Amino acid sequence: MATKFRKIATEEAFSIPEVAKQLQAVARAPGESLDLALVKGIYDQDPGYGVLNFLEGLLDLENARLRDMDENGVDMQLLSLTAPGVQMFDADTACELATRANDRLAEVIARHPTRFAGLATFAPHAPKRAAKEMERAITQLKLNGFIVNSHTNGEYFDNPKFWPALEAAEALDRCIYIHPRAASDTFKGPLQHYGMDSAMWGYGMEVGTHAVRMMASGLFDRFPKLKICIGHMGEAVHFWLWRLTFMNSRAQQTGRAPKTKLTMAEYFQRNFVITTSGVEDHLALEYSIKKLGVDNVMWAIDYPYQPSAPAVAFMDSAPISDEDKAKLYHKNAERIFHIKPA
Ligand code: 1WB
Ligand code: MN
Repeated sequence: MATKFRKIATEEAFSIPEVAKQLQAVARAPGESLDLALVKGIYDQDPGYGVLNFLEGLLDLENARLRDMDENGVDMQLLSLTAPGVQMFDADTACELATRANDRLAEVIARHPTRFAGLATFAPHAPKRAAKEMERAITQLKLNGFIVNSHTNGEYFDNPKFWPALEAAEALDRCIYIHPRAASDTFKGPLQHYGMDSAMWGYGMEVGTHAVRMMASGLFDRFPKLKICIGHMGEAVHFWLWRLTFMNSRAQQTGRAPKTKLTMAEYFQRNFVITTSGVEDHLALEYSIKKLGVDNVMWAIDYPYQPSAPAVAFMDSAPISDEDKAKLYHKNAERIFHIKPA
């Protein structure tokens, strides 16, 4: 008989009615950004986006979601406010909604402490208030880490304006999960057709670019203990470590990039962990484990955007030892997100 593992899914999306309502208002305002297309599709049921209806699944926490978890043997979902989080709102609205979403998250976890854990959201564009909310989320609400949806107004974490939030995460010893949002408008030209703006390709470009900017800027010399998690099998960044290291060193030699203490490969292996969300490919998994170490890869579904059954089947059938499977399914998540072992 197959071994039974505790299953903690680590990139699981939810929303709350207050955020959904404000995103509907965002969707109805004029504008042409790639994010707007995504938000229109989900929150304003833009028929141009297609037939998928994710909103119901995002807003439900205790009914269909728990049933889906039960049916698929998923013990726990690590919940995070879905993309674009609060990052499309003005700073005041963003702070207010982040507080509300974190409160709601803590309430649902309190009702189901064995079924849910959660990542706190914050407003990167109000960095000092973000740092305060991050502290409250960990010390008072007992949440497990942080979620951010890549860029904020086209700017990335290498920009010092965001550093109070990074300082807070490092001081609190909690990981920041960088989830994608649609690619920033700078990428818009070639990404606006064929559905390439979001999950198919834009997400990976967006978060991959974010991660590379952080490493190339020398940010991790300033925040050596900062832990960043990226989903979708590391957005493939670790596939490029050899070339990133080689070319970054060349950019340093020619004065186009600042000198750094470590190489790109060393930063990625020290400061990043990844999850398998939305990539059910055993060869990619095997490469990830070999390249990053089995302690740095976690299982995720990406509920409700991805169906749970195939995500479970993917991990159950992975050609790896039971010891490694236990790490991917729950032990790494327990360590990295401070989740109490069962
Ligand atoms: C999709 C996937 C849409 C994700 C999303 O909107 C998010 C999609 C916020 O598959 O269309 C996701 O988190 O992977
Ligand atoms: Mn996701």
